[in-house]
Amino acid sequence: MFSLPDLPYSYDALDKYISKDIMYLHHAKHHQTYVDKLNAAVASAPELQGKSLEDLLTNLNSVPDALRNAVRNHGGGHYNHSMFWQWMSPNGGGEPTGELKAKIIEKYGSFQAFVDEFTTKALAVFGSGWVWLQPNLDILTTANQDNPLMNGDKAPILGLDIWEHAYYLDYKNKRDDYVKAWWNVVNWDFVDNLARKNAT
Ligand code: MN3
Repeated sequence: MFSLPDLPYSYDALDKYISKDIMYLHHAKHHQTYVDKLNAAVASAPELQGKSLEDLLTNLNSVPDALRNAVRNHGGGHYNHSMFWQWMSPNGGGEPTGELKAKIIEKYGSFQAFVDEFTTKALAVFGSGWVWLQPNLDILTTANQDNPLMNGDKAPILGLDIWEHAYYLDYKNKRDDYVKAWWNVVNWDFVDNLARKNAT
């Protein structure tokens, strides 16, 4: 059985940029629903039980046809949000340090140019989806709760939820204001660690 991870900070910890109301609804309601529906899907298929979330998402073809969409949407939702909470921190913002920063500058010319490209891709996604930074520093986007693991790519080192439920209460239809604010809470220490871990 999968379970909802605790937030690594309080619901109001990011309040300057993302309100307590959004964080509560997003974690306790939306994420909980993905967990519940993933568990319901897995419970109905003995062959899926005991598999890790990453295993399920990287091998969606081995999930029975009738359950594939449920595992894709709710398993993706569970994975993406479990990471998303860790990609933010009340002590976040600023820039990465060390090797990651050097590699970003090498690839994009400057840290700001990277931020601009990631932001442009976030604003270009039609409807609901996610923006990802990959270990090779490519920026990918996916629709709905899909993620790079489902496409045979490596686990992302950073991701941004651009579903309206992530920002509408605070920013209404202004996705650009939300994305601009979100950079102030990015947990670069965690991203740095993932970049080192996923580099091999
Ligand atoms: Mn979400």
